[in-house]
Amino acid sequence: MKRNFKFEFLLCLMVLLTINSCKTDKEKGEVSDDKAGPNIVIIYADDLGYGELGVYGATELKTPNLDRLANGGLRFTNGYASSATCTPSRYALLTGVYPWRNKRAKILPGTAPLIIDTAQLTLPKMLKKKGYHTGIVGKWHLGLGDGNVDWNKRIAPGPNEVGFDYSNILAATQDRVPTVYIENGHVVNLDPNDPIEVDYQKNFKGEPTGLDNPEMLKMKWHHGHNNSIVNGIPRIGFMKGGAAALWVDEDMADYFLNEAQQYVRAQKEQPFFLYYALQQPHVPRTPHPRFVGSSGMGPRGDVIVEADWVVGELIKTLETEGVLDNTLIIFSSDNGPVLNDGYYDDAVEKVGNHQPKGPLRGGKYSLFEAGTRVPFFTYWKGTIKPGTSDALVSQLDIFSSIASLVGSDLEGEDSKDILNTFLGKSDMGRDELVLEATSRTAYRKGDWVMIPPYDGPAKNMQVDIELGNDKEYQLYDLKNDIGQEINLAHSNPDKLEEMIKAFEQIRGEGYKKVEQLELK
Ligand code: NG6
Ligand code: CA
Repeated sequence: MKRNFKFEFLLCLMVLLTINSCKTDKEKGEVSDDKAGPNIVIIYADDLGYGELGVYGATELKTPNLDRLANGGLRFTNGYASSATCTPSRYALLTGVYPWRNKRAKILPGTAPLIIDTAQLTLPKMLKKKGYHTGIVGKWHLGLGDGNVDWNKRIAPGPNEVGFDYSNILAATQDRVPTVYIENGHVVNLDPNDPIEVDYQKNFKGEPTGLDNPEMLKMKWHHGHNNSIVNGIPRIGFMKGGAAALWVDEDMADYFLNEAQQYVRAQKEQPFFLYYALQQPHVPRTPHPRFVGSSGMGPRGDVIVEADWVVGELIKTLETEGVLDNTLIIFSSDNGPVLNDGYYDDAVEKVGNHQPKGPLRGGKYSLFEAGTRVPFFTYWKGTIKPGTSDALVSQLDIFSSIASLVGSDLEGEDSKDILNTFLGKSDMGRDELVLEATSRTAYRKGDWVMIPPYDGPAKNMQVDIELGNDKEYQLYDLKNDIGQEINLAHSNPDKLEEMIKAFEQIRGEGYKKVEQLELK
């Protein structure tokens, strides 16, 4: 038989080219398939307390979807947010840096500039380097622009400039203007003939406010929250224009869920990182009509039921898209609970026997445990064995632990690689942690917590929360006194001394210079 040399040559060439192209891809490290980690989804609630889920002991409120997820994963009993308020916690989550290192990491107005340096290493940047597609859907609250934003042009820098390939966010909080969604830096549905203006100092001429026009309100303000009125709800800050772009508060849960689902569907072919930042149960609590009355606790309970539902729906999407087995899910909350955070919404009146903070003392804004100890669990179907862990873990540690998971040697400055703890392969958490609440800091080591003396009120009467301020040092043994009822500072001076020394080694003298304004 006559050999077809031309054909054989071409075949050889093709085989060689194929082998070679595979090789070069790997060598370049562009296709990290041998290292590629799972998809990563962080679901982050806003102001959800330690005792709020069934799996954390709630009996009056039903959270079946979150309970199922937590029961199928690893639930932490000593999991902490990095601060007792939102901005600093979110800063730490994305950077792996303690928020007290950044003076600007405080509750921000809607007009605040971006507080993450665009040159700074972030969790999404680290993941991008490993071939991940990165997206954020939901609450941002880390500032936008450089201090003088024109809301009618592309708004930058923002999430897309600090590592997110895709962003669809609310700028600050649901109670702060601008009350619009921003997708990749552009206000969604903005009509150029109806430009948006935002100001936190003074109102725009002729625009109604919560203070002057109570007749226009469908939700009444209790403290603060008496500036511009949007959808009958008085907000913090003044805003004008953008009528077509204004969000509908009751649709927000569906809107962000839909965006998160679309993101999963669009990115499922490659490793992706989704930061799904829920707006519930932060004020104003505006459940979709489907959920009104669902908890029997008024709007605050209803939006927790709604949040539980959206999480269930997202899990279903991960399942139907065939990626649930290959997705690490981390659920937590940015800070502890508050009932009355500035609106009359029956949160206090209808709470009944529900204990948002569980057995802990304090709440949002507080240096006591309920400020920062929050629901915290990891879930990875088929990989994480269901269970409970008492290890001390912080949201700060998510950065370096995920880096380790995806084979990156990058680290967050204060972030510990405790990947094995998050995956349930080790009981060892971190041994110490600096706690933060409205610019004040305290220190946990082992089972002990030391709160240094701070001026300022013991309690914020408006929100009815003990803040942790005292003229004396406070020392608590959490193992025997989780409710922080017995101050052991006098009876255990040696322990106190040891704690102060260790704390000051990390904090220096800086912790004494607390800005009065932040002392809630
Ligand atoms: C406070 C608001 C509160 C809430 C909080 C931020 C007043 C009186 N209170 O200043 O309602 O918006 O800021 O919450 O305005 S956080 O969860 O985003 O940190
Ligand atoms: Ca919050």
